[in-house]
Formats: sequence, C-alpha cells, structure tokens
Amino acid sequence: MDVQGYLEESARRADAALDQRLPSVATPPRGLHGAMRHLLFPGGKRLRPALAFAGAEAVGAMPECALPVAVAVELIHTYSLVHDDLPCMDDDDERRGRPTVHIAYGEATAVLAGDALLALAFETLAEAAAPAGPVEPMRALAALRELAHAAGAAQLVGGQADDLDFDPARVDEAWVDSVHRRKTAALFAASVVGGARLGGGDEGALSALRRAALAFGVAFQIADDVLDDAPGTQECSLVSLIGVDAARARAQALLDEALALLEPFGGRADALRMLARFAVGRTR
Ligand code: GRG
Repeated sequence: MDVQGYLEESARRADAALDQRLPSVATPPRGLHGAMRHLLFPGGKRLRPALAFAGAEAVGAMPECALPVAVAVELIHTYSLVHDDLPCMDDDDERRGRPTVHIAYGEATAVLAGDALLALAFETLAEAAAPAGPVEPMRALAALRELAHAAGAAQLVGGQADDLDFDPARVDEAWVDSVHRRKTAALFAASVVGGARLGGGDEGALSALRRAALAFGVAFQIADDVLDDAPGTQECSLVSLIGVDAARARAQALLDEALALLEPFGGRADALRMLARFAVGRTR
C-alpha cells in the first residue's frame, strides 16, 4: 500500500470512531457541538492517527488496537489548532480553506469547543482503560499519561508559550529545536508510542520508537517551515535562522536518524518509515 492509501485507510478508521465519540449537532448545546465538529470534519491529513496505527504495526500488532490513541491524539491536535487560530494567538480567519472555528461560531464558543475536545481526548483513553474496555488497563493508562504530558506545559502548551514569546534578537538554533520538539514532535511521539503501547510493545521498543518519532517530528516541522517560508517573516523558524538549504539538510539528517532507529523493527515498521518519509518530504 502506498502512503496515500495508508493515510486514507487510517482516516476512514479514525473518522468513524471520532464521529461516534463526538456529541451530535442535534443535541443541545448545538452551537458548542457544531463548533467541536467544525474543524474535525472534514479534517486534515490525519497524520497522527496514522502514526498511532503504524506504531501498533511496528510492534507486530493489528493497527485497530491503537484506535483509542488515534482518536485521542487527533482530538488534541484539533483543539490545539482551534485555540492557535484565536485572535489572542495567531489570529487566523481561515484554516484548510474554511472559516476558522471562532469566525464561524464566535470566540467564546471556539474556546469552549477546544476545551471540550481536549477533555474528550482523555475521556476516550480513560474509557479504553476501564476493566471492561478493549485494552489492558495499565497500558491504556500509561498511554494516557504520556499523552497528557505531551499536551501539557512541558510540551505542547509550553512550546506554544515560548513560540508566542519569540524574540528574534535572542533566538538561536537550540531554542528553535526546543520549540519544535515540544510544540510538534512530542505529539508525534505520543501517537507512535501510544499506538505501540496499546499494541503490547516492550519498553525497549517504545524507547526506540519515541526517539525515532521525535527525530522525524522535528524534521516534519522544519519541512513545514520550509514550505511556509516567506521572505522577511519574523517567526520561530530554522529557515530564517540558517537558510533554506541548511534547514533542508537538517531535516534530512533527522529523517535519516529516525530511519536508522527503525531498522531493527524490520518490515513491521514499513508503514512508519513510509509516513516519516512522507511527513518530511511533503511538497505542500
Ligand atoms: C494552542 C496549546 C496550543 C498549541 C498550538 C498547533 C499549534 C500549537 C500551532 C499551530 C501552528 C503550528 C506550526 C503547529 C505545529 C504543528 C503543525 C505543523 C501542525 C499542522 O499539522 P498537520 O500538517 O495539519 O498535520 P493537518 O491540517 O493535516 O491536520
């Protein structure tokens, strides 16, 4: 299967589960429920769910066992985009060619929709951890803890805080790398490792997968900055700091590092390798 086929199959699987998890728009408060669904359907590439499924496959499990993690990470990713678009943050009117949630539903509802998506992510994993749930409870709890850490002050939120504080006079490569790691790569790692955890992976495998996902997660963010590069923009980007060619070379080196870490997994990590190459090699 090629990467587009893998992403489409992952999206189908994740979308059906997400649709079931989300409150119906027919149920009050309708505005809130509509706002929660607005950016989720239709979604983006659904890369993080695909990474969760590929993480399970990398440890020899069926991709479906990663479903609770796949759903939870996409909910967190979506909440972060809803909040990132708000006037107090990036102040964007459009995302994926459609009005952002606060444009469509108002600012207060967009804040609440983001809050509710975040809470639903943890409810989803906690339900998977219930004794009668589909997953071994301790594994689901460990995935929940790792995802909470990736979403919190130490990672996603902390990275966003530093990004908002961006000061071009003080920025250096280590600082940019730290923001990329926390804001982008941590959620990639929680997706892959969470999927592998639910798939029964041992600590050695999880640790190698975490390092690989962090490496290609940072490479993905660098590649994203290369795609977004607009001369003269003042933002936290390796491109503005070291130039396009050096940034591309850094992304390639990180991808190579990730692929080397995946080597011991053999054919089981084929899907993960394909997604890592896709994430870093995207042209749009
Ligand atoms: C508000 C806590 C909080 C965090 C916001 C998501 C975010 C952090 C900022 C948005 C801008 C940005 C550069 C995010 C880094 C991650 C990234 C490149 C997100 C886009 O991911 P894709 O390409 O998006 O997977 P789709 O649309 O395909 O889902």
